[in-house]
Amino acid sequence: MADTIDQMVRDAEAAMEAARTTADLNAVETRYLGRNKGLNELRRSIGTLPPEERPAFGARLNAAVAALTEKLAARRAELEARELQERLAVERVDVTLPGRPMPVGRLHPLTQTADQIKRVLIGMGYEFVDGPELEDYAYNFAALNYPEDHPAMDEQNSFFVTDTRLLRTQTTALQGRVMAHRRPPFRIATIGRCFRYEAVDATHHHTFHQVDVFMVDRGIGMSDLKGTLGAFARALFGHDTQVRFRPDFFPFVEPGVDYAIAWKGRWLELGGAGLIHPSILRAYGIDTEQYSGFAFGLGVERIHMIQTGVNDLRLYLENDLRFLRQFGHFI
Ligand code: FA5
Repeated sequence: MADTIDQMVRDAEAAMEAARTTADLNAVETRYLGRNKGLNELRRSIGTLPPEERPAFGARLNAAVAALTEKLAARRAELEARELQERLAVERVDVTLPGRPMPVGRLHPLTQTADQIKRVLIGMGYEFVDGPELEDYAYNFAALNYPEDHPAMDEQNSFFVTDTRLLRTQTTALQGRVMAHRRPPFRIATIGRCFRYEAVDATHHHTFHQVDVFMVDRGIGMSDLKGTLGAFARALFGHDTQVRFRPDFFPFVEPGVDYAIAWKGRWLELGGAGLIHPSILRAYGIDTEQYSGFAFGLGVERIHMIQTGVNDLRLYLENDLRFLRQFGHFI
């Protein structure tokens, strides 16, 4: 029996040496020192020995268990140290690696254009005001001198939400909202989304942006309008930009014009303008003997298209990064 103990201790020591990982070592421990296994299994055979041999056998067994337990702990410490070294080598952080690029957004090209327009107009003394995109029929059409069923409204087919409310077709709708509350003199500008129910193509969308500018003061005439629009166009398109005016009709201006800039040998139409119709000023209690004003409006997409050569306005709404990335700097 004593030989069996010695043999088992030798086997266990060999197995501990052979163990390559702490997991291997755990298996060795279970096999030789586990409950009812290995040396502990031998312990149960004590009863089969003659009584006089039992104490000596028990003592040897205990000594063997103690010795093995100690060796096991030493071997475990060795393996754990090695495993830690291996993990540190594998998981080491290489602080010399270049960082991963973080995607950074840019302002949408139309936001960049809107900011440019704002810088120009604020520099000229204009105050920016926002109007609602869901607008009253009264402000979008009636207050701007459109008689019921006037054909001019056909050019601005609308998305009506109720009988009296629609998605605004023009930022000019802000005029009535301002004149209902403000007394002249004032210089107001607004930029925002407009909506028209029309066939979408490279130059027309159901959703687009306009900038509208209007001012009322004493003695305002066409020369003020021409001077202001000229300065505005030169700030946006270059200091030698020429502006052309031609008569046009809008119910809310008299006289009315459209205006174009000379661009690469052609005239490019920009938008509409004119002197604010006296009946509108009167409707809001503004004395037309003393005050007059001008107004002009144009498309924001159009400005960006001319500046950059973009030839399809639908791109602005598509959120295609290949298009958007081409414009402007990181914010
Ligand atoms: C107007 O909307 C007038 N409110 C402009 C105005 C203001 C005249 C103040 C007089 C005084 P018009 O419908 O032409 O006018 O539109 C002006 C500009 O908005 C156009 O030149 C064009 O650049 C842009 N625009 C109009 N409809 C669309 C559309 N469906 N898609 C893209 N841009 C459009």
